Amino acid sequence: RIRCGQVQNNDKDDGFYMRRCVELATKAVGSTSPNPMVGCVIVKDGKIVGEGFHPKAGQPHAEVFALRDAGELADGATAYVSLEPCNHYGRTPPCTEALIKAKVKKVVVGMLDPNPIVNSKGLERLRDAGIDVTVGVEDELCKRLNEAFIHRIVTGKPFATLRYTLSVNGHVLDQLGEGVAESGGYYSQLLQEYDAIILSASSTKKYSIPASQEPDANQPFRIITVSNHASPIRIPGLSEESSSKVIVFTDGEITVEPDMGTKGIETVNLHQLNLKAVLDYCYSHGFCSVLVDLRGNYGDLEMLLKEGIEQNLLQKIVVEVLPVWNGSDGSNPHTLLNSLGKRLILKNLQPKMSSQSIVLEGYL
Ligand code: AOF
Ligand code: ZN
Repeated sequence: RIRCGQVQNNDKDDGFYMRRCVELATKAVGSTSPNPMVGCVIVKDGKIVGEGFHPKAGQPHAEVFALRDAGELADGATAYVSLEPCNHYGRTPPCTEALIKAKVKKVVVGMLDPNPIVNSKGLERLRDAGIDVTVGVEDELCKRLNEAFIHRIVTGKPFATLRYTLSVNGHVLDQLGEGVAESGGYYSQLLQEYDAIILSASSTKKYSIPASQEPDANQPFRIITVSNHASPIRIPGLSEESSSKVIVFTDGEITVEPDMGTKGIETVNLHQLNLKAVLDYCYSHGFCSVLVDLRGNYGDLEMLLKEGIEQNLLQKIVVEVLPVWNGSDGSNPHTLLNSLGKRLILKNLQPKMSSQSIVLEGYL
């Protein structure tokens, strides 16, 4: 996870300005889907004269905000953009035309836009207009920023991440590490970052619906899976406002018992719970990213998880390891998918350590 405040390098080269673009882009974390997060910086005579980021689908793109901020100073300046400027009329007009009209001299781009409507055509348009174009500056960082958007546009499926907490004796735990659900903690940040979260009904019985504690966080859409359940099920901790962002998937007829003013929660009977149907739902709702959140008693998610691993529907795993050996103190000694014979090796590991826990992120 890339956060504001990480730009430290004082050598003001292309990389420096591109890292600033990424930093600006992350201001809209969790709010841009199905669009990417994009940041733009306008530089003239070694000074930043304009900055912008894309706040939300339907609103202007990063370049438009940065050019507005720079005003006349954009004339003869260099524009840095974390993603190739678009050259199409979507919800908004093409950024290439805005850059040309503002008379920028040079455009430095982080990565090509994987969106087939744009891919390379934005750069071609700029070059045809006589603008000097460089591409591939800090491209790894730019790709990581939009890994979910890229996955969605390339595969037609949302980017799915599996998350759980493990004891040192290898059990999936009910609990989370200390502080991780608080503002700034990794779990709170994941909830802010992901468009949707999939939970097992058996864990929602025990915990209230999780919510990000980041300031002004856009809360994820909550997907609750229920299998073999005696009706009705209860979903505690929902407010009237958040109940509009909840859906329940079941494998049979159930009724949802409203808690504290929640009503009309949508339920979908899939007859057999399956991850593909849930991910298709997410895709059609414009979500780029989905977090499969395992808490100790995740029985309702077991089948989805098996399918996710077998059908390669999961892209990333985030494991939190707690320095505890769980005993019999009400903790649930669930061993993760020991029936599944597949050997998986995580790639591009990113460990994060604190005195309370270790969080390991890796790609499948
Ligand atoms: C940019 N700068 O800040 C963003 C871009 O419907 P629209 O008009 O918002 O277009 C969405 C597409 O534009 C999106 O799928 C992606 O290819 C590109 N997003 N491009 O130059 C931006 N957000
Ligand atoms: Zn654009």
